[in-house]
Amino acid sequence: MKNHIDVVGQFKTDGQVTSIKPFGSGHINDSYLVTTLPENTADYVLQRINHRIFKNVPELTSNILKVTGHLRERLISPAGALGHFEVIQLIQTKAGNYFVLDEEGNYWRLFNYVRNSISYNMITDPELAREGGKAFGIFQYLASDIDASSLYEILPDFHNIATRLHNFRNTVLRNPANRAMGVEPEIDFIEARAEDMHTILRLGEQGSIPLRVTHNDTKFNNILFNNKNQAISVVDLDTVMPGYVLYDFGDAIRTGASTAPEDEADLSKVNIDLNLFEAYSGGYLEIARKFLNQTETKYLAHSAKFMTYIIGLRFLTDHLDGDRYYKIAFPGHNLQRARTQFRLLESMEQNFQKMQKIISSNV
Ligand code: GN1
Ligand code: MG
Repeated sequence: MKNHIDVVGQFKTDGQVTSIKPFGSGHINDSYLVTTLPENTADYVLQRINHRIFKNVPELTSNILKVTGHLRERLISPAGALGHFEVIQLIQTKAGNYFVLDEEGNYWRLFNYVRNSISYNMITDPELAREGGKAFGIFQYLASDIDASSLYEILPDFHNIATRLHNFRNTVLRNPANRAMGVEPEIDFIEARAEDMHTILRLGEQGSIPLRVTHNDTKFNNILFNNKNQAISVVDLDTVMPGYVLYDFGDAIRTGASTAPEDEADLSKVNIDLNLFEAYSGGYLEIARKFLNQTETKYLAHSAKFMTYIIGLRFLTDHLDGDRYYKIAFPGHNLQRARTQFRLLESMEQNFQKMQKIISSNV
């Protein structure tokens, strides 16, 4: 990892680097944990930014600096119950920038590593779900007074279902990897629900739900916990930009209230866990009921179905496109991920009334 050591050497760090190891399970950027000695110096997370997806790294960096700076300021002000919440920080380079561009055209950045933090790809403990719900509630609350128009829209139309369906249908027609033949049931599954899945987009267009500053990638493993199972931070801030809170709620349920990992092959293991759903909703609403409007609350349960649908749609599209967007660990991985999402969505459909009841009793 000599190249990595050189890169880290360009940042203002403390201590002596002792190891740099692959870290986390993101599908987009490459992340490494950088440890240092002596014991009491900070550790870091080094990331190579996926420049094919995040095309404008200066704008991306500017958004992250603005949001983290704002959140940190609000945390210092008397914020009461948010005592143990931390905001991650971009580390400056010795030249005064916040990323490094190497000779091969790769962009690198460095964050502080939140000491002793843990993240979970999947959970079974409702207390973790409740804490997770609070964490994203707090994030949205702290970000709520950022002027949304002051942020760059880093990935335009990121959760826009009309755009995603358009791309999907185009990819089916183009059939670039010759895989459309094998996935007719999945294509039918998508089309059967396409109309209903425009609900959030329409609510936005009608002005019934406001654009706010949201996280937009609220996978449960983007929440950091301490060893007392308290949520202490949220990470992966690349997609923080104007959005609907429903997207954040739904994606956290998709990943934090499922009985199986995102790519579970045995579909009989994939279900919505209503206890986790209730706990996450309770934690989230404890914070968010202060600022959500009635329509936002009314569609929370729907948003879980929506995000499961749109992420499944994106996995399937990438499968048909020859796996160009998401990292895969084996051939067919994206198709497997899509099938897991569709099974989870079916389970949510079967439990939808219960989910709605849970939300209304927590408001
Ligand atoms: C990607 O970076 P990561 O792995 O947390 C993706 C999300 C998807 C997720 C599915 C920028 O998130 O939108 O929900 O994979 N991020 C981007 O696991 O596309
Ligand atoms: Mg991400």
